[in-house]
Order: sequence, then C-alpha cells, then structure tokens
Amino acid sequence: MNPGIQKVEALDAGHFVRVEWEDGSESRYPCVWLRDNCQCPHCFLRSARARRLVFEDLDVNIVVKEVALADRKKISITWPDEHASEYEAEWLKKRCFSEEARAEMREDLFLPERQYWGSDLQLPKIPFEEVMYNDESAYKWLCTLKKVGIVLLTGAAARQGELVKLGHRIGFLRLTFYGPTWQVQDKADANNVAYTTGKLCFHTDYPVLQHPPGVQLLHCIKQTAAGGESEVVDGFNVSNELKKQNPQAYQILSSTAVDYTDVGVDYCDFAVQNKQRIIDVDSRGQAVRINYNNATRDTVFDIPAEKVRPFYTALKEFNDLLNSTEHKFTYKLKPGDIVTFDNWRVLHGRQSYPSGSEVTRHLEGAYADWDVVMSRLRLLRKRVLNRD
Ligand code: OGA
Ligand code: NM2
Ligand code: ZN
Ligand code: ZN
Repeated sequence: MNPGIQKVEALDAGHFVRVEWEDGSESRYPCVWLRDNCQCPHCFLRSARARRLVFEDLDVNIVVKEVALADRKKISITWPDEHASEYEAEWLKKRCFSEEARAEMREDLFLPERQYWGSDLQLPKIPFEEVMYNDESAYKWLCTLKKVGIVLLTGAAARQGELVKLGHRIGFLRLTFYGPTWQVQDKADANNVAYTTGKLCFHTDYPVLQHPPGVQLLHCIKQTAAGGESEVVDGFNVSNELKKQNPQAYQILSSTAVDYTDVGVDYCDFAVQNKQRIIDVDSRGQAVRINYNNATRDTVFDIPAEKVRPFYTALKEFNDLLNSTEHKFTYKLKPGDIVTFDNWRVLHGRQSYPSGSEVTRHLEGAYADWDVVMSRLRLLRKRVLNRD
C-alpha cells in the first residue's frame, strides 16, 4: 500500500521532477504544479485543506533549484527563491499524472460506473430503518443509487415526515417552488399535472430549472386500489439505444434547446423559464442528463419553423423507445415504500387512477442535489471502509 521512493531527480532543465518508486515504476511531476501545491503552512491552510498561495505569486515558468530524497517516504525541493517544499510519497503517488493513475482517482472520486437495465430490472430494496441507523446500509443505498439509478426503501411509517428524516441523514433536501417536501395527490385547481389523477407519461422532474434536482424521493403514504402504478425506465440505456438505432434523432435531441415553462403559486409565486436539451451530453457525446417533461414543455418553441417537425419526429422515436416493453419496468408502491432515484437518468411515470371526493392516493415527495448525496456517500465510504 504505502509506496517507497527509490530515487528522485530533476528533468527537462528543472521543469519536471521524476520519482522512481521501489517497485521500479516512475512518475513525473511538472514543477509548476509542485510549486502550486506546496503543502507548507505559508502556501496551504491545513484547517481548510485549501491553497493559501495566490495565483499572482505563482511563476508558471518556475524550475527546481534542488531536489532531494529526505527519506524513502518524502522528497524535498528548494526553489530558486530559497522557498522549501516537502511532499510525501503517498500524497505524490495518488496524484501521479499517468493515464491509469488519473483514471483510478477519477473512479474513486466520482463513481462513474453505470449498470444499465430494462424491464429485467431487479429493483434494489433496503429497509428504511437500516439506512437511517446503519452506515454500511446507507453506503450501500447511495452506491446503488449512483450505479443503478434507483433504490426502493421499505418499511417507513405511512405518514408525512419520513423524507425530512431521510434528508437529515443525507445532509439537506433541495428546496424548490413546490416547497421543502410536496404532496402528490388530486387537488382542486392543481398547479401541476402531477397533482391530478391523470396518467403521467415518462418524464424527469423539473427540467424547467437551470439545475434540475439530481435525486428524487417519493414516499407512498396512501395507495389507490385501482390504477396508480409506477413506471420507470433507464434514460441512459435508452439514449444509447437511440444513438445506435437512429443517430439523426439522437443528434437532434442532444442539440435542440427546448423551452420549458412553469408559472403559478405554491411555496411562493413563480414564473420560471429555461431552455434544456432533452438529451444532455458531455464532450464525448455520452448522455449525462435527461431533461424531459412533456407537461412543462413550453408552447413557445424558439427554433426555426422548418426544424419543428423533424424535432417532433425525433422526440416520438425517443418516447417510443422509452415505452417499449423491453425497456420499461412497472411496479406499484405500497404505503411505507420510498422510491429513491436518479432524476437525471431515470424517467418515471404513473398510470391514471379513478378520481373521487376522497383522497385515495397520497405520495410525499422531495428532492436532493447530487452534490449533497455524493458528499454523504464519500463520507460514509471513509467511515465504513476505514480509509484516509
Ligand atoms: C410527480 C410524479 C409520480 C406518481 O409528482 O412528479 O411523477 O406516482 N409522481 O404520482
Ligand atoms: N412536482 C411534483 O417538472 C415538473 O413539474 C415536475 C414537480 C409538482 C413537485 C413536477
Ligand atoms: Zn510553501
Ligand atoms: Zn415526476
């Protein structure tokens, strides 16, 4: 685990430091980076684990004056102005610039692994109580949420307030115009189609926000006897499929900015507008976020008229794939169930159910941001695996 250093030397007229490890492998560190990341109390504030050095004071052409092996666990550098820096072997090893080392660090920090699924989904389930009181279970919950995109927590009380508790377990919930938590039930003069008894076709929540909520929590408090089934589909899996089957449709959906609108009153009054691509892709063309809610897609559509029908054709292709029996997974929430899912990846829907004078179905919902969820995941991992 703890690597030792065999040899250290300056290379390239002092612009690089080469470290030779005890196992014979080597790492090369650019000197500007080494100077920038000096860990001495003058350059680095330990209590904040942050850089004190201001960029104005960094010479981007700096070279080492002297580099030496302090012992097998540490190197020391003297800079031209006599400033002295020390770097520990383990610290250096983690920050090696090789392709493999960077990939390893990336995986460690961001857990990018995805497990794609379709109608064959084995819906992961964990008891709510375990997640609340056991760190290993909470860690498992968040890892699965990241990798698979959906986890069902079972056995919560069938009353309001459980999501607030879950929010405290993570850190905090995301406040939106619909309130800190919100009640999904049939409402008179509903300010959102979710608050009716109607069918909701596959959607992600809140694409009208510039930064849509990363994680959604839906707690079933009351469930109707007839109808009201839930549906989910892996949006990243379907996007990959669309890219293969219909690259032109994929191109259109990953490049067209769609207008979204949401106007009304709830937590406070609101008039929200935004533009989102339905399939958001990264620089390598991989889908990283689905932004699709047919209900809040604006009547305003800011694209040239001749591009409109091709857009609808592309969206129809995507929507058909979402609904294909091999991709979608259907289940029905029971009182006490809390479904937690990646709202950037998993599209969800519900079947309609009969309306009546009484409330026959009630879910409490809430959102969390991925920043908060991933932060908790890293801290739980540290505690559970006893690392760092
Ligand atoms: C929602 C929603 C699902 C359901 O409120 O956004 O998708 O089962 N609800 O009612
Ligand atoms: N609710 C469920 O995009 C949306 O309007 C999603 C949000 C009302 C909080 C629905
Ligand atoms: Zn320093
Ligand atoms: Zn929804």
